[in-house]
Amino acid sequence: MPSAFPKISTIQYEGPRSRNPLAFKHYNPHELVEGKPMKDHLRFSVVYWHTMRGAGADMFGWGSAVRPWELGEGNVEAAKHRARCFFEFCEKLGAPFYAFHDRDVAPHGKTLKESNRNLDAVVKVMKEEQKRSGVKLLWGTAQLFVHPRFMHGAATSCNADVFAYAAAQVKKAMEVTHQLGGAGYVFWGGREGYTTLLNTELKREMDHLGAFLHMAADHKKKIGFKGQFYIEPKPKEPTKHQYDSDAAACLNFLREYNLLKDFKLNIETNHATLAGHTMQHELEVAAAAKALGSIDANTGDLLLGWDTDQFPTDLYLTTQVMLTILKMGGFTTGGTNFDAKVRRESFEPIDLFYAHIAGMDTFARGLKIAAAIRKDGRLADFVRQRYASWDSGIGEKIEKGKVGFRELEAYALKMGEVTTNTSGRQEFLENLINEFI
Ligand code: XUL
Ligand code: CO
Repeated sequence: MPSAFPKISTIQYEGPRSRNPLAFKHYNPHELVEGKPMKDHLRFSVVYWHTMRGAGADMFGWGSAVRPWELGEGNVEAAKHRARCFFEFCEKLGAPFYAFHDRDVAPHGKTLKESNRNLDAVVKVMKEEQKRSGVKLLWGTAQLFVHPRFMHGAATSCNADVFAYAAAQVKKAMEVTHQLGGAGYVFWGGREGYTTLLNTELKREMDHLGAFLHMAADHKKKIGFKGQFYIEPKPKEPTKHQYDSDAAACLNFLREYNLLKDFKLNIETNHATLAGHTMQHELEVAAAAKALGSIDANTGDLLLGWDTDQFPTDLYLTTQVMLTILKMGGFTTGGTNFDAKVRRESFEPIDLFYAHIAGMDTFARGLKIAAAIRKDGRLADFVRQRYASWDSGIGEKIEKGKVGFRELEAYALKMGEVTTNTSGRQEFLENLINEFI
C-alpha cells in the first residue's frame, strides 16, 4: 500500500522536555489520571471532513492545501484510496476514533441509489481499515446541507419531498454507522432553521423536525443500533437562526417532543461562542440535564465572529472543559472529537500532524491540570462552603420541600436582615486556577 505520509512514523510520547515537534509532550495514552488511562479519559477522534476534505478554501480564495495523495474528485476509486490514507493518518497520530459524514467519504451520485452504492463501496474499505488499524468510529452523520436540494433545510424544509429524501439519506447513514460499529450518531441541523420569518412557518418546521427525530429513533430500534444519538447545537451559520441554537434550546426541544430519553448533546466550542456562551456554560447546562454526551473540540477567533473551527490550543479552555467532564464522571460513548481545520496558510500535509498534536497535548494538559485542581480541593471546598447554608437549618428545609412562603415569612421577620452573605472571591479563585496552569 502506498503511503500518504512516508516521512512520518508513529507519534510517540517524549515528555515535556522534548523539542521534537512530531512528539507528544503531554499526551501519554497509558498514563493514569484519577486512576484511568489518559486515552480513556480523552477518547480523541479525528474528523474526516476537515482532515481529508478540507482544501483550505474560503469565500475569498481557492483551496490552498497540498494533498499529494489526492487522485481526484467524484470517483469511487479515489475515495477508497483517500479513506486508506485517512486511516494511515489516524494510526500514525495514535487517535483511537474518527467521525465522518456520508458524503465526505463517498461521492454524491446522480441518484440516491447511486450515492448509496458509492457509500457502500467506500464503507467496505473503511471496515477493512478499522480492522487493520484498530481505529474505531466515534460517530457517523449525514451531510444534509451541501447539495442545493437542501437549500430550505432537510427535516425542516418547506418541501415534503426534501424531508423524504433526507429521511432516506439518514436511514442509510445510520445503517452504515451501525455496520461500522459506531459508538454514536450525530444530528447537526446544517440548514434546519430560517433565513427570514417572512416565508417561514416556524412551529410547523419544528414539528417536522420532532417527527423526523422520532422516525430516526424508531429506525434505530428496528436495526438494533445501540450507539448514542446526539444533537449538536449551533445558533446560526449558514442559517440566520438554527432551531438547535444552544444546549438550553436543544434540551427544551427534546423535552417538548418527548425525545430526551433518546438523545444527548454533542457540544462544540465554536458553536458555543457563536451562541454568546462559553464552552463551559454549554457543558454545564448539558451535564445538569444528564445529557452531556460528547464534545466537538475546537475554538473560534473572537475577532472574526464566524465558525473558524481552529484547533484548541488554549490551556484555560481545555482545563475548564476537563473540569466539567471529570465532574460528570467522564465520557461513556462520547469523546474529544477535533472538529477543527488547519488554517488556509498551514497548507502542507505535516501541518495536519502539528495541529492534531497541538490539540491532543493541550487537552492532555487540561486533563492533568483539572485533576490537580480537584486533588488540591481548595476550589471544591470554596464552592461547598459557599452553599453551606443549604446543608442544614432553613436551607435544608427549603431543599426538602418542608416549608412554604408562610414559614419563610415567619423566618424572615424573625431574622430582620440578612447578615450572612460571604464574598464571591472571583479574583481570588482566578488566581487560584493560575497556580495550576
Ligand atoms: C458544522 C459542524 C458539523 C458537525 C457534523 O458547524 O460542526 O461539522 O459537527 O455535521
Ligand atoms: Co461539529
